[in-house]
Amino acid sequence: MVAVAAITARSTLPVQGGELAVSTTPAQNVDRLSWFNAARFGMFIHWGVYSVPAGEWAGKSMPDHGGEWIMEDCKIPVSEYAKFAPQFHPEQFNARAWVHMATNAGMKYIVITSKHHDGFAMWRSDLSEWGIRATPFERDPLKELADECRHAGIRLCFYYSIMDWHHPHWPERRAWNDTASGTPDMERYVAYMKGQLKELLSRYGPIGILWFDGEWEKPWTHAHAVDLHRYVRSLQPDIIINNRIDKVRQGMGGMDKGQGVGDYGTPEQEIPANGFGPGVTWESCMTMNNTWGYRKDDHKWKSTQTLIRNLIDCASTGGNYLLNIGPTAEGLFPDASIVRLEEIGDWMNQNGEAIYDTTASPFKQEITWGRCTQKGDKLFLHVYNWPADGRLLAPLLNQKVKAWLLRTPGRKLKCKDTPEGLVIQLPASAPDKIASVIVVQVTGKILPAAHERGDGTPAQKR
Ligand code: H79
Repeated sequence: MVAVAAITARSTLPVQGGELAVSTTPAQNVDRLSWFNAARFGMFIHWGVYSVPAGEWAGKSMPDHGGEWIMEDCKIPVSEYAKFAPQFHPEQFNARAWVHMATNAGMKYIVITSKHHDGFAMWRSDLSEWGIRATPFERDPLKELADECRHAGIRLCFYYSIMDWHHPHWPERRAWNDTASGTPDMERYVAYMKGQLKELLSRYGPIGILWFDGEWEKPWTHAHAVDLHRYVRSLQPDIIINNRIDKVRQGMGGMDKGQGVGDYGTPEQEIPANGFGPGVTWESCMTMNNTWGYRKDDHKWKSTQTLIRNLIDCASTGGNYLLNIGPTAEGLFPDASIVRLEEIGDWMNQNGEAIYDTTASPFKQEITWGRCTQKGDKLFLHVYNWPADGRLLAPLLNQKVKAWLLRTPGRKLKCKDTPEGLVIQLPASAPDKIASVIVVQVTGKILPAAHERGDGTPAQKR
């Protein structure tokens, strides 16, 4: 596998015009995606039998990866890897606690690995013994999560890997798959996938998203994608399907090249610098440390500041942030993740209004002090760098505005029109070290300053 660098700052990738995009024009698609676009923030959970080795195999520890990829990275014979199943006994798993941690952080959906590349089913599938059924854990984690999600009013979504290192009929069979024999048969593999997806989409109530992955290997084709897409929608017509169902993804940037059947783009471990304009739906998935599945020696945790600003960066460029947790084989979130979720929750409690249901910043040019999101006639200015002189310059000209700190709506801030733009007079110190939100309510149409319209200083590329 290719090195996946954890990008903690804004990516400097150039935006590739309108060429890389996921078409969402038909009204039906817009309706289907409306909850997702309003949600802006979700929790990814990578949980599977790989949390038993937790990054270490036969004294070997792989640099940076080797969490959920340990079978492939260490070329572990399937017969050996199978021995992790009896050791997977997450008695401390508490679906209510997990869901509570997600909702408390302000997350509106949870995407959990029902089956990762190792083929291990995290539910009691009738179609394979390779899964929870092979463990001493006599419960169904997906059922418990589905019940708690419904109870808490948050959407449950399933990740499902197309590539399967375990199944004898996935045609790119690994040399270390020592339990498979005979010739792989893709038709039988597809029938197996459909059977498993039918279980996932009929046992747990309405599912928000099917989050496919592992689509890049040769046996998977556009024709398979079209057929599977139709099948999935026949089971749950309103379900959202990510673009990785098809063969269109452009690298880790995650957007489509050409026309695919998926609903939205999936940048991985990076945040697009400028988004992709209105009508294009996307979600950046990122780890909290460097690994998706639990890895006991990965201590490279991002700061809460980075995580919150990543979320703001996504919202201000019109996308969602899907932040990962890798629970242990005991069924616990790592302490470092719990602390960060709580701190994100504190910020979201105060400032969620500036994230949910917002659209991208109307400004083309980079704002040096922070980011901007928009909802109707309101702009939310997320100030990362509080100006030392207390004067915040917003690129708006000659507009009738009212401005206030989000947390003190009763106290209006002084505003002044200048040739450079709108100057908002701020209190001496930042109310929030990570991002302080200022609301600017504009009467009439929002008109960015001249250089923003392209008839003054040319907009800077970033
Ligand atoms: O589940 C997590 C990872 O295990 C899985 N996706 C996230 C959500 C994943 N991580 N890294 N990879 C998959 C590496 C895949 C890299 C590549 Fe490619 C496959 C490089 C070339 C083929 C990505 C897909 C870039 C081009 C196609």
